[in-house]
Amino acid sequence: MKTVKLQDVIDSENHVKADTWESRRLVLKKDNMGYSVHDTVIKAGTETHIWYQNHLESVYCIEGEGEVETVKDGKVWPIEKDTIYVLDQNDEHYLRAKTDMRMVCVFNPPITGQETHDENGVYPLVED
Ligand code: 9YT
Repeated sequence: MKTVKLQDVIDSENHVKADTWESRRLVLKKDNMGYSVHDTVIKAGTETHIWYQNHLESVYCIEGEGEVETVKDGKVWPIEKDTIYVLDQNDEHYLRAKTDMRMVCVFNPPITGQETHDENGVYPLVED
């Protein structure tokens, strides 16, 4: 087994910074777990368009508050501390943060570490 400390990921190559979020990637494809685990901060007052067409993602909010809007039906899902949202349909959505939101994100398949959203809110599927 092993442990990974957030403090060792901060400002490493696995700390990816985008305009509306920063993600500290703790467990990645190279760890061969079949999923990746990220500690992500969504910045207060931002909206992010996301559509993971190649990945399933669960997102557990451990700090802060905001909402998710699913594009297909316009439904708004309030998100606060101790809420997990589960994108089981590769759901296209908008993620809006009222305050800074700290999220524990699990991706299947795992991401490699360097991905950031393309113009459609998608991560590419990285094959071996
Ligand atoms: C909640 C979400 O998907 N935020 C975008 C960043 C993502 N969690 C990542 O790449 O770590």
